[in-house]
Amino acid sequence: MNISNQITVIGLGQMGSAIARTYVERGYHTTVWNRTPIKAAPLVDAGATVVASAADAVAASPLVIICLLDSAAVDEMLATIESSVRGKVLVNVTSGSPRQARANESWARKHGAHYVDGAIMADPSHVGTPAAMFSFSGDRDAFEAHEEALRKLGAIEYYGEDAGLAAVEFLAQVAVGYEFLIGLLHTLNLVEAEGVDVADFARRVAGTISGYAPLVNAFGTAIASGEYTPDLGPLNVQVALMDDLISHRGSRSIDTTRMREVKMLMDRRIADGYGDQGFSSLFEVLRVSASPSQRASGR
Ligand code: FVH
Repeated sequence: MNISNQITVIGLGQMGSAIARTYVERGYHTTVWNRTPIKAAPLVDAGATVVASAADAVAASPLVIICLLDSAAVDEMLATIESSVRGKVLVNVTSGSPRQARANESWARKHGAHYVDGAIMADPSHVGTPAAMFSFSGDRDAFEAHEEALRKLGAIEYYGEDAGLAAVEFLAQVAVGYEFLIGLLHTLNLVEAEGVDVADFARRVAGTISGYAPLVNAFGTAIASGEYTPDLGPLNVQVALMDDLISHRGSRSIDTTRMREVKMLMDRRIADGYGDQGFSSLFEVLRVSASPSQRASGR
């Protein structure tokens, strides 16, 4: 595989521009292409080379980083580069699904290219620093061949040959964030409705949040082993508080759906005979049965 300091960046939105700028500043010969050409101007001023088409951009470097809005944009762009991708390494850091990543990997293989999928957890201003986290998966040889260049982007992690794994990690991490944050917003609503200073309460939560880290690890261990200790107390005891939590929210006109769901799951687990186990054991009652068409579509 040809390793050099030549890199192509396709897509010069906020993130793609930050990636291209990082390489220009690190001394890489950086070729760029963007659908709307004017966005290349600041990078050209900084030392990048702009070309007229995505196919020309791919032809310019052994390593091609793709950073577009979404998978539809990637599909559209890939259709224009079929003739120039043979032998190239495509690293696609556009956010997308595991299914899309695997489809891109098949497309690349069919056209003689190597595919690495990527996902970014970072603000564009953090690219090029350890605060920017990049997940990668896919062609291991291609990843390792270009690892040094990819490390210039920030903290990187490789999750394995299955091209979908970087997207799995990204979507799962984002989901954990949303699940936590929507629960926090419900609670801040309740606290405010009770006349408590929301900012003070949020500060107290921020102070205690690191205490959940050992619990997260304990959950992982319990689920992997199937041995559920009474973490947070036995469900038989925890469930006694649920009606208070639900009615408290209801009394202040805060939505109770989520808390009622927690109680319903506890009730189900207890009814199955596991009331002596802890909160982590709710893992066992979370799978809903999907229809064959839902399974086929991945939804
Ligand atoms: N920006 C961020 O904070 C987040 C951080 C986490 C990860 N995301 C993902 O990064 C991908 C790119 O995001 P972005 O911030 O660069 O997005 P935009 O600034 O909106 O730029 C979008 C670029 O995509 C080009 N584009 C859109 N559609 C097409 C198309 N059909 N064909 C070719 N290019 C297309 C667009 O071109 P133009 O509008 O300038 O012509 C921009 O270059 C994204 O997956 C985030 O989820 C960023």
